[in-house]
Amino acid sequence: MMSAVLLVLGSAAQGRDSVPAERLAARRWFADAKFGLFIHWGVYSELGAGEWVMHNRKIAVSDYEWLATTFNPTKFDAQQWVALAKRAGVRYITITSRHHDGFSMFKTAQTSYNIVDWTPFRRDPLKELADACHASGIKLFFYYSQLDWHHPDYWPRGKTAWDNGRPDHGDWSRYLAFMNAQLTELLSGYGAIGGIWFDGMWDKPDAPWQLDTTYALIHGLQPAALVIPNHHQRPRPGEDVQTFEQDLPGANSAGFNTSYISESLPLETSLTMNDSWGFNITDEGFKSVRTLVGYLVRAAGNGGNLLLNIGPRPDGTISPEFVARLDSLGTWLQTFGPSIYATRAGPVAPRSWGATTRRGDTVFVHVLDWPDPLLAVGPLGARVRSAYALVGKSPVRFAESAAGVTLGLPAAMGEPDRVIVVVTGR
Ligand code: JFZ
Repeated sequence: MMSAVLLVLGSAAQGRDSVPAERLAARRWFADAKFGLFIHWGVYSELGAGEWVMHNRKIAVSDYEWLATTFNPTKFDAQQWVALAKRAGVRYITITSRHHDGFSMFKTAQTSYNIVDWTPFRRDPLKELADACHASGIKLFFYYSQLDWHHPDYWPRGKTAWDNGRPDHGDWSRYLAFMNAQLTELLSGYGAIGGIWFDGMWDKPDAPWQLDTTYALIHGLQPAALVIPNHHQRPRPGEDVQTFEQDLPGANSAGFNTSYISESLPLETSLTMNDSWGFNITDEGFKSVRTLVGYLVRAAGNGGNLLLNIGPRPDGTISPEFVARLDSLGTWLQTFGPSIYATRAGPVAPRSWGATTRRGDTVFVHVLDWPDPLLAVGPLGARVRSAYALVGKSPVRFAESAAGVTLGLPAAMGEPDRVIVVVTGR
């Protein structure tokens, strides 16, 4: 009797959020990956004013269509991009397959408004990138905009609409069919894909998006593909990662994120390296390497990944400011990677002085900003066996009390992060 009740309860719980093993494994892979490269690249890159330029300058569909006929990134080299990603130490790339401008950066049978059929370039950069990624063990995710400033069937329009020359009617179900057909192409023609990073449903949050159908389509085509929605809401069924835009998980300094943090899903923070996603020729607000290391560490200390963005130029090259910072992060990770990759949030929540990560019994104390020789951290939840500096392995003095652990820090030498390895145990 008792076991029958348990059986029923067990299967009910499974029915509610049953996630197949390969997707659970993919979520674990994602949580281990910790560092990804975001790439915003499209027709908008030509104008050097960010990916919202069509909207910001109120460009008519017909004028933007002409602009698209000139897109010809002859210097694009997928292998160079992936080599840069490798050097940077990222484990995955998330690239715009179609942004709000509605232009498809891949070969699609659903519209001729795509890079192969509409431009002199005639190549499919996403296919080239997928091949290069597969050859070097980097996972590829596709950013896909649900919002569309070009498609006539994106109707009724959402809050970012302006009068850009489209007819004042359209067929929403045809638009959904179009999206699902494109997603089918992206999940069929590019080998194993990490997943789809959705963005733009915030334009019409209450529209009948039929997300369940779309998510089921994705998971049916590739059972290990993850659905990552940038909708700034609580995760829904069928979604695999909670992503935060320009914010550490739960921080919501950007004002449009949610402060709710999922306890079961992997987390991600997307971040611009300067102040733009798409190529912006006058944006010189590049973050320092120290700041970027701080974001990577604080994301990991929150149990999340950092998805760090670059906006390549319209000719396919990547500006030296991006390259230099990615190379520096890669060099940093060669030493400090063990305190980042495959870790989870540590026992002490992020603090103004830094953050903690953990792998098994090992806790990594990341000291980003602390001027004094002694640092008192809260309880680690276990006794300390030993403590040493990650660099040089020199022992670190420690004292335990009910209030926590006090560490004697190695002298600061101007490095962005002093990492103390604390081995715990009974
Ligand atoms: C979105 C995109 O609009 C943007 O172009 C970029 O791709 C970024 C990663 O994602 O950014 C948003 C999304 C929603 C809001 C603001 C920016 N919002 O609801 O205020």
